[in-house]
Amino acid sequence: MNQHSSDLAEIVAGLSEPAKRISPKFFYDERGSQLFDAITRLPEYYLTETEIGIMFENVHEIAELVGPQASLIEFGSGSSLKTRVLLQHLNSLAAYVPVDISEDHLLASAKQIQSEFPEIEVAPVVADFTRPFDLPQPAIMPLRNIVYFPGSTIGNFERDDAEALLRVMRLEAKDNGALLIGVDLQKDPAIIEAAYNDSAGITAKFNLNMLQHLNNDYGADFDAHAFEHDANYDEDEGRVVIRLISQAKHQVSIGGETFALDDGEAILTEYSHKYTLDGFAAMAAKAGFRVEKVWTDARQLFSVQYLVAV
Ligand code: AVJ
Repeated sequence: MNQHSSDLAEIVAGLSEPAKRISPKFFYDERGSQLFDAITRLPEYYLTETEIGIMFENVHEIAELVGPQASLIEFGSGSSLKTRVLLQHLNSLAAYVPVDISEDHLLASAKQIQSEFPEIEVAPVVADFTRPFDLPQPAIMPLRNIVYFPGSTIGNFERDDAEALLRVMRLEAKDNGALLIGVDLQKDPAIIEAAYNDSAGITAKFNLNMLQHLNNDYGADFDAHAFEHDANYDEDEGRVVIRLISQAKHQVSIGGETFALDDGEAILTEYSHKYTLDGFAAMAAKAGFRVEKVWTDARQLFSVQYLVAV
């Protein structure tokens, strides 16, 4: 089964569940990626700016912990400013290995990074990083594998899946390796809710664009105007629940199947989990990591954490 047909099967399966859901990975067509970029620049969306600030402020200490001749393995295609800050400051890297399932996007961004850092061996790997994958053998033998997972992307995973993903990272880091990860923190719910309900309405556009993406690329017939964006912070679960709410009783077709939606019925499009420092450390411990260092901003909004394999 190719990527497109397994994606379609996944979408159909999610819409067939009693509580309809579509994976957040379907946010990111070209328009969705542009809208996400716009989100990262919103005044309410504190995550990106805060994480970049933490990286700039602490990159020398990070480089010291990582040591020389490491292999930096990024889970995700790595086109961000945060990656560039690391590549600039880590000491004589053995290799930079971005890992992503979307081949076109991965190879384009790897090529761009290679041109900016000609002295670093860039070795992209096309793989689904939620499952173990083989690492390339760089020309320079790495002294240590550092898995990099910025952006609080870990927040998209439900807690069991997040723990399973940490286990894969632990496997790829090997026994003397480490994980450098960006983790968004639990805080005043008003701050979190504002970040996912921005006054300019960009997050609503981003959420609704998923339906347009499914129409364009998977032959669905969603009427995006029949849905409204909804995002609430569930304090007990420590996560933002992002949904599209049907504004009328109607039906949609995709992949030869038809789905009935009630007036007010929700489609879950994303969870964004927020952690306490203790909660994240406990989960990481179960996956074989010990938290060595945590950097945060002055308001404790966001954390960048360095965990070592145990
Ligand atoms: C890319 C998963 C970190 O959870 O904040 C932003 C995605 N969704 N606004 C997040 C997102 C709505 C974002 N992550």
